[in-house]
Amino acid sequence: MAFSLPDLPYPHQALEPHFDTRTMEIHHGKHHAAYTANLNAAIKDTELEYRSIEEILRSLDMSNMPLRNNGGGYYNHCLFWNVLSPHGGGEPKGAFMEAISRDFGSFDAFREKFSQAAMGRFGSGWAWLCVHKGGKLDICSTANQDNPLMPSTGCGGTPVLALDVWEHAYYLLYQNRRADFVNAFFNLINWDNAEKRYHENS
Ligand code: MN3
Repeated sequence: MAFSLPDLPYPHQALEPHFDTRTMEIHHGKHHAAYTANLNAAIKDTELEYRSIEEILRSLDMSNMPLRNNGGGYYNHCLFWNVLSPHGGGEPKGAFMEAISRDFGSFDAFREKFSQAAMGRFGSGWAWLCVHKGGKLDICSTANQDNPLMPSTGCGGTPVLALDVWEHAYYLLYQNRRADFVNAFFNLINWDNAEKRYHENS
């Protein structure tokens, strides 16, 4: 079973003016498509063809660079598109908001810490909000296309929120201004989908 590139859950232009149309077209249609094709090439004719992407990543041999880079790239972008929405932004609600306040002090403190993780990643990588079994939330960052499901990345738990800080995610609109891109992300966060992931994985 080959993996397929999922459609975006909204039109390419829907995230304007925060994420521009051209970047979304290239990011989804070229970058994510390439990770998908290269993931399929990496698992072709192996037993991994019959595994879910989560199973592949959790049991990953980290020295298998084609699988690490492209399996990560496939999963990370699938998640990223789903925690964005043209109707996003604002703050989470209910038990999820209570967990954020409990583990970070307040929503503003969470936002500050998450932004620092995104800003502090030197070069390419991702910032994550993860949930551990039992509901504890954690913020971390990984390099390249690594993610918290993979062994020994320094991140753990299951991601509920993801931010791509590769330059390909923002350079056309924001050039070197990663901080502006991180702020724009907060106008797009689909808190309903993040909350769903929090409940499913805690
Ligand atoms: Mn990307």
